[in-house]
Amino acid sequence: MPLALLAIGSVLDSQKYEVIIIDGRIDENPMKTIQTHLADAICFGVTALTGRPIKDALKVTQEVKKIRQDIPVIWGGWHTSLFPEQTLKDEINIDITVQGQGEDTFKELVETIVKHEEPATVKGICYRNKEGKIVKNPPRVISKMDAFADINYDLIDVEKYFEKKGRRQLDYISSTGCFFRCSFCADPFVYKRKWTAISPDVMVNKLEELYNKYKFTDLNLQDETYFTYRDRVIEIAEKMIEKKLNFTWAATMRADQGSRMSLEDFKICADSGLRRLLIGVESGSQEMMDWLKKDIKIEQVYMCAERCRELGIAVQFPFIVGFPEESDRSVEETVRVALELNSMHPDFRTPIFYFKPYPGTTITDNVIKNGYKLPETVHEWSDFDFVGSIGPWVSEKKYDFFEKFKFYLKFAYSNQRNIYKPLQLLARIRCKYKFFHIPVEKKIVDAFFKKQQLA
Ligand code: B12
Ligand code: SF4
Repeated sequence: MPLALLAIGSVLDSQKYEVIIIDGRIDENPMKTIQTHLADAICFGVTALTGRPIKDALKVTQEVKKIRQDIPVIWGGWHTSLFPEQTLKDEINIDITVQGQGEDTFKELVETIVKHEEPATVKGICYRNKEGKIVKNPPRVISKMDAFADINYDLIDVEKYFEKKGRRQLDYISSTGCFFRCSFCADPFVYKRKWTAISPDVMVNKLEELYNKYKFTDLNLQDETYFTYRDRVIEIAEKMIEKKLNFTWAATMRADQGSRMSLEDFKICADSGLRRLLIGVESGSQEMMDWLKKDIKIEQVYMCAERCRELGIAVQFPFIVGFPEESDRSVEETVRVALELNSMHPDFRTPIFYFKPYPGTTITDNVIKNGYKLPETVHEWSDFDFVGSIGPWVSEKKYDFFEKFKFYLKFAYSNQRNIYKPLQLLARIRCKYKFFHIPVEKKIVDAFFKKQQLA
């Protein structure tokens, strides 16, 4: 669900402003819908992550300006938080970029636009002034989430999202930012290692209201680190049980946070509906984890895995391979740990990604110092996601190995129908002995399900 647009759309006074959210994944003809509203619109806002999402964002922005040259176009989201000026410099059709949390910024921006003033006093933005010069205002410090108005899900057609997802799953975000410092992640750069969250009472009351209204069966928490405070999480879980909120939920956990929770704590979460966790491991090598400033121990990952296995909670353990100067030994450790975790429970998955130097991270700063060139315009950034754009750290041989390993691993330990059991056994043997020669099964699947691949 478009949580960013819901967040900024919900803070405007509904008596004064009409907010229209248009989502190209849901609307069959988004440009037509935009045109219907453009004539009397106050401004046009766009959210963009780094990479492929920028392509659509640029296309739509250019179309909008062709129709209404005078409309202020505001871009926000992770990419403009990282590239406030560059985004404006390279695309004349964008007027303002927003950095970090957008609720207060958007509210203030709309007020200045209505008054035909320059947004000179609005913090956390970068804009093109009347003379065409790019001006960067002072940053905005993170505000407490409780201070914002409730998210108004009526701004979107919730049923259409349920339909598209194939389940009545509501997306929700209960905290912003993160206290940690992982050197491959943009969060410490954007939120300066600050964190804020909705308080348990406010959150559970809101969830109860949403549950009664939309009858969702699953809640997808999109927080970076939902388990930041054990007491908060347990209070929320207990309140959910008390109120008999009968839905399942999924969230992200750091292994160190999980390792500080008792089995009883995990059980309370499971009783309140916890069905799946996402626990970033990144590397099977402790040395590599330390280099990444992940601040977790591999044993903590196994502690969480054990507890989840005992309680039947599904887990995704994502890994990244191909960090600059990563040794073969470290890659081997990743393969070993991924295989081990995968085989612990049919509902444990270990997706493996290839390192890409995402902007705003310490590792990326270092690879740039060593001569690596990142895209330099917003247009170049829009191609960043695609296969072929993986950096020099993932050799063809490594890439080929991991594509096969990932393919067989996915199949090897998950629940399969009896008819596939012999194939599953074969997949297990292949993974165990790293024997991926003549991958007939993969070739067949690739031939039938070929699609454009993202990196
Ligand atoms: C859901 C999610 C996904 C989904 C959907 C992504 C999508 N394209 O829509 C999926 C699973 C597909 C996904 C995939 C990936 N993701 Co992702 N994902 C998220 C996640 C967990 C939640 C996003 C969200 O809804 N946030 C809630 C909203 C409310 O927050 P927000 O977007 O930041 O919006 C606020 C402000 O930015 C601002 N704002 C935003 N837009 C606008 C617009 C205007 C006009 C204004 C005024 C303000 C404004 O105001 C909002 C309220 O404060 C975030 C982490 C996070 N918690 O944000 C990572 C995150 C966005 N993902 C990230 C990454 C790296 C990826 C992947 C590359 C991972 C991978 N290796 O495959 C891929 C590819 C992404 C792509 N290029 O499309 C990074 C983004 C880095 C970047 N530079 O863009 C994040 C931040 C995680 C991280 N810490 O590294 N992701
Ligand atoms: S990877 Fe997760 S824990 Fe690490 S800094 Fe980013 S959001 Fe925080």
